[in-house]
Amino acid sequence: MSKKFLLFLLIEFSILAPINYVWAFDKTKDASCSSQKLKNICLIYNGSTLRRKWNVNDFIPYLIYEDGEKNYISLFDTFLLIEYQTSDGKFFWGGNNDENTANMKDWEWLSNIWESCLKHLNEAVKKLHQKGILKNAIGIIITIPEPDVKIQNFGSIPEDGINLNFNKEMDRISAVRWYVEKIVAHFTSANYDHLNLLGFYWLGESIPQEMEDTVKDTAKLIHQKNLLFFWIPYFTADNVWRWHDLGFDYVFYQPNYFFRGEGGIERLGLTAYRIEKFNCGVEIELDDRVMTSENHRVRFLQYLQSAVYFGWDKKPMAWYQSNDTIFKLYRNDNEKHKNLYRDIAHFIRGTYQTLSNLPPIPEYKIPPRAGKNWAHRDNGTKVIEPSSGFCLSQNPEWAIDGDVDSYSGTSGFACCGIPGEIKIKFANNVVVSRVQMLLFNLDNRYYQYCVEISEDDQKWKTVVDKSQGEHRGWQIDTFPSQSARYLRIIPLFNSTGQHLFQLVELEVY
Ligand SMILES: [Ca+2]
Repeated sequence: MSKKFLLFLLIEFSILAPINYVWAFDKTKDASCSSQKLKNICLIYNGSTLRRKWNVNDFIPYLIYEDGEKNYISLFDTFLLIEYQTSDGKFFWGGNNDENTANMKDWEWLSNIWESCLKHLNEAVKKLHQKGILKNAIGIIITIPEPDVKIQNFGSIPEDGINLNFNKEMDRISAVRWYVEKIVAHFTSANYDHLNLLGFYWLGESIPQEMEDTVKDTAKLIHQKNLLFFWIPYFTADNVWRWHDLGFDYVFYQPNYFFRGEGGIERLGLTAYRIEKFNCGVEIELDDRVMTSENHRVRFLQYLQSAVYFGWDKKPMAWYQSNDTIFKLYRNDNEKHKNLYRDIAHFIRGTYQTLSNLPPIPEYKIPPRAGKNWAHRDNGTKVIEPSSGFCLSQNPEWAIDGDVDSYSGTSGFACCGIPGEIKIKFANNVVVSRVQMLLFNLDNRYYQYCVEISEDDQKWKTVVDKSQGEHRGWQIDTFPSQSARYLRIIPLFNSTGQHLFQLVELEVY
């Protein structure tokens, strides 16, 4: 067991200390321990008319797998109840305008929508408890809508009659507090014998700067109630690396590879690298296309393969299944689809055998660094604002800060237009012979560019010519040693069609 993994466990235990949980290290262990497990969380979409109306028996195949000979495997130990829209198309996260963003009336609807689902799940668990097939209570996580800063006329909380304006942090947290307290009160009065409210889930899958305080205050509110705070950011989301500072207890990172094969198979290696760096868990993703598209079926199996290979399954995991794909696999007459349900069961138990005909998952590695990196800002190097083109970076120094991990689709990289340039000035004349850089790599894009050096900012010499070909992620180029005071990158092409060049880190040796 690596030191990093031990550290992860220690952190998790310290967070979980107030509540009596058991970490499911030993996956061969059945569900017979008396305390709550938190290992496999299934997302259950519930609410709008688009969703399944979950009844008691629908939940049985999520709780228990039966192999046809009365041998049982306990499946999901925790359910995250989630909804992001109303039946009339208003969004609880990511609305574009006042009209399609949820208001108080919608939040109230959402706060009540979980009840029938919880009742049926509680009954399903009770049935299995009575039969002695399942022994544990089931954990529940409830979604908190994002109080969208665009909404100035949210409506008023029933008890106080004052209209809330989500431009104000105070009003955002008031709405969240009302919602959380209503859910907690419901759990107290409903007295679900077989369910434990574990905590709340933050629906916004990326956390912009203006929402940070609200998220932190929500975390405090939840922790005061001795509950846990969960988040499942998308692959290019902002602030994933800061999840602990934001107050979350558990984060599951979305690879987003299943849906369109985004990033190629390399995406899974990069996911593995990032979840280790960010010290978080992963989300497994599947939808109904596992039954209609071979590419999707293979990609889902590659998630399981990656989980076994990289050890994602040693930590708690979240399972996205669109509406009810796992139920459809269970009910399917087609052996191929039914086998996927069996695979999920064996995966959860820890007895899944990865298919031998899948290609190996390429690992993502940071290239070795040797010698003094002259480009690093700590060595006195400065980024010069471009003389031509335009620079859109929030912070151009992100390219020379030595950080090759903390970046998203919108932050953590320097950026210039095409045409344009990113230019640095070393503290003194230095002798350089190698440039290595990390081009933005959170999608499939490739770039073409050249690197030039100069002693006087007047006469420039090209040392790297990548004006042809497809250049993605890390680039390492060497050339005969020579003196330079300035170095510039001239971007020529971005395969996404954006006239932008995004540079996560530049190293010069
Ligand atoms: Ca950087």
